[in-house]
Amino acid sequence: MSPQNLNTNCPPTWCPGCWNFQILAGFKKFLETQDAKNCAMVTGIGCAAKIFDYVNLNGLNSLHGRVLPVCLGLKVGNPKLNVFGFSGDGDAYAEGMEHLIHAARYNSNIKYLVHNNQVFALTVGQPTPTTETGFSDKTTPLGVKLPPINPLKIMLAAGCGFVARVFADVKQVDAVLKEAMSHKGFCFIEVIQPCLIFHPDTGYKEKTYNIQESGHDKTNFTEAMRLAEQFDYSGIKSDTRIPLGIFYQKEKPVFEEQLKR
Ligand SMILES: Cc1ncc(C[n+]2csc(CCOP(=O)(O)OP(=O)(O)O)c2C)c(N)n1
Repeated sequence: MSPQNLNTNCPPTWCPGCWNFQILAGFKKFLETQDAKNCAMVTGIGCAAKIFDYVNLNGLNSLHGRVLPVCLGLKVGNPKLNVFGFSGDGDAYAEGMEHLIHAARYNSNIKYLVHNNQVFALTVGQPTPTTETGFSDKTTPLGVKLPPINPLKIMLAAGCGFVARVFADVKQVDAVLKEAMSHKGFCFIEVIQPCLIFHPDTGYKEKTYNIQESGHDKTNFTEAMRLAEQFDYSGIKSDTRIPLGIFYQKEKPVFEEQLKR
């Protein structure tokens, strides 16, 4: 499929300059290397989920937090289909958290991207489970009292066989999807993405570094946990470093391959 054919006639309603455009472009760039007729996408609800309208692929724009059970249904129905799920951090870590943990356990061959802008952006910036302590908005005027969760540590602990994090950058999204395609099993990919309006960039990209370039062995679980702990989502301090890359990779039995046909 040519890049042209991946376009739809829906004009994007994301804010001008939104980092979601990078993720969209990265996904399209990756799809140019695939047989797009054999690919399907599933989204939840939110700004991130609008990506569904801008890519000419089959799939389902599902309910808030329900991306992963829909992906699983597609894989069980047609195991040969390449299934890509897209969620915001609210979608994945609040409404959808129970599905996320079980997706790691089922290990269906699904590629799942979480656009983590650390807020519920579409509904105008309420805190999510990865919002930093102290963040305030109209719904939480006294500031968030709870500490953020660390989804990478949760995914590692849940047995996920492919745990990665990238920044919302065309090349990084394209590259990690190519790596994920060569992995058989559930792939969790967090995409760090400031929100221009409700969680603006406070120097995120500058704080990132690539763990593969630093010599990380992605088969080393203990080291993956240590690296996942390095960024705790509690905001940008001068000494914050945000590790990016493939934290952990290990092939495990794939759910749909174990079903009798
Ligand atoms: C079950 C349910 N709860 C709440 C909503 C309202 N809602 C729609 S979009 C949204 C925020 C989405 O935030 P996130 O998933 O972080 O994605 P973002 O908009 O930040 O990309 C919410 C709470 C809904 N549609 N369905």
